[in-house]
Amino acid sequence: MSLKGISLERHILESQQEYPEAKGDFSILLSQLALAAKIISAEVRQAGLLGILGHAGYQNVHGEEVQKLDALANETIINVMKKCGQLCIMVSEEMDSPIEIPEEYLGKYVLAFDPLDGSSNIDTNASIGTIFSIYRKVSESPKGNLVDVLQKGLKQVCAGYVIYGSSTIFVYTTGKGVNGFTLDPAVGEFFLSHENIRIPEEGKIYSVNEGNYKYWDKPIQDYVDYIKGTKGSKKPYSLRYSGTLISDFHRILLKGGIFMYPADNKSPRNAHGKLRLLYECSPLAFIVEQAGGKASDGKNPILSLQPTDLHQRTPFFIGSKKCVEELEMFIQGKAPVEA
Ligand code: P6P
Repeated sequence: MSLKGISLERHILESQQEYPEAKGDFSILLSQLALAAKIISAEVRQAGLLGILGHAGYQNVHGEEVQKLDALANETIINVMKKCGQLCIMVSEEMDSPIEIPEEYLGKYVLAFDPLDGSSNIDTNASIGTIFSIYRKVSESPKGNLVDVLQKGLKQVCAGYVIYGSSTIFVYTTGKGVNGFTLDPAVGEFFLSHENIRIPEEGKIYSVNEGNYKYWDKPIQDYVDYIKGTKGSKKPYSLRYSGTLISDFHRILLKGGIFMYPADNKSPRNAHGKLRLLYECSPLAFIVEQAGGKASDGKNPILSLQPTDLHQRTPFFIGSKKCVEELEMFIQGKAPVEA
């Protein structure tokens, strides 16, 4: 029996009907993002045959080696979105400064994105992903500016990701729950496959790069020791870590547990962690809260953080509500007695 019922396009249009005042601008924006995802998916799936694996030969704003597929995904999104007529400005993980929109195509939304998350995994055929976050324009000028970009995560009107794994899945929320759509490459369309995703209230999976253990603050070390059962009587969690945020988060979203990228003193750059607030942590925080979970920097909700820089980082703890709350108790010095 075919499960191909509701397409992403139809889901977007049906959601639009819930807003009588909507003119379809947002629907056009989201549909164009889905088109970009299909193009990137096709490129990713045959990268080894197109000579687009390996390094592009330069570093990005974060001092990271840019992979050829990173650059291709970035160019794809910019080319598709720049003239969709719905944006006033764009911010990409790959670009030092915001991307301006030509005068004749200016719209009322802001797009922040990580074109291809998981670069270190591209050449090993592991899952990688695209992350996006959409805000409404707030400044007066027709052209977008930093005021429009540096908004708190709770101001997002939409957030989503695309995971290029064993299948290509487009997951998004507009504040009315979280839904996932699987790409049928033969049809060239995304179809609803994960309706109304809810994260389990608690889980027994933890996802963190334990190779950084010795660089973490002690409360984080104590928490990980506790969930591993090396301290206290807790039944050990299972460790799952791929090195691709989207892949590790998608697993936690569906199965429960906690993903962590803490601050560490491995290098000055990691003093606030490695993951970026605007186009990695805020969109996933919106999604997880819509699915019933929690996302924190260890003390504050991610969605409450006021960005001050395009590429600023934040310690990141996200997953089942009970798991994140337990982690926060360790940071507050209120760990369970047995820990
Ligand atoms: P580490 C990939 O490069 C990335 O930005 C995220 O996708 C991932 O969660 C993290 O870095 C992995 O970092 O230090 O564990 O290799």
